[in-house]
Amino acid sequence: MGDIKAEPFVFPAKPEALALIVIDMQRDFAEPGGFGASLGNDVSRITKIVPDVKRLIQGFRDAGLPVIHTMECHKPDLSDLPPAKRDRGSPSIRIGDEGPMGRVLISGEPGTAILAELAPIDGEVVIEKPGKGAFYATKLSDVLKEKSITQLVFAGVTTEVCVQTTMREANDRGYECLLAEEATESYFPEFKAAAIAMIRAQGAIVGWTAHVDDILEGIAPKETADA
Ligand code: C5J
Repeated sequence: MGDIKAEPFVFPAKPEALALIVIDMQRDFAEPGGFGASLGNDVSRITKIVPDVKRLIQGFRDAGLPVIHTMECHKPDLSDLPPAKRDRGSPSIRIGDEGPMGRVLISGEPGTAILAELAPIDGEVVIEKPGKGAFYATKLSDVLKEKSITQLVFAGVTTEVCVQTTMREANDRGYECLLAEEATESYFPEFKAAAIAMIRAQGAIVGWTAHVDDILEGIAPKETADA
């Protein structure tokens, strides 16, 4: 492992310090009947990236690198759901309401689960987060410090909301951040394009962006020549 081809310039990957964070690949954002659909969004845009997210996760597992998953969700008593969040927008079902996949975005409900194809395996950390950013009101900082992680590759949804918010939180905390372009998506193509552009502008002001193939090539275990 070494440099990963990226924009605006190569990402200097350090094998001992790199982890993948997969943001909110949950049924509630990807399936009809879920929260994303209730807001009027075309959720098929999200399911289209599943194969790319899956091969990125597999590449990290094959390289022996940590994979961390996040889930946007709230406690059943809604004590971590500010009214300002619950009342926002005009969804047909609100967070905490009973929907076709159980209570919307509530911990432990069927719709809150990560898509089966991308499910965490034993030993992988899953962070339940009540906010857009994965550092807010979670143990993510402690988990990363414990594993001596300083570089984060990002995948998941949605690019301009929870992914970008978490990248900005990470950037402010001193992490080097790289967004996997084909493994992230928005309900709005123009927002995804704008988020990618603003992240890597001004010399990677928030972070780098790269294609999944280039990330996989960069993290692949290299054959070492016999002495
Ligand atoms: C949203 C997310 N869009 N995971 N959540 O509310 O981006």
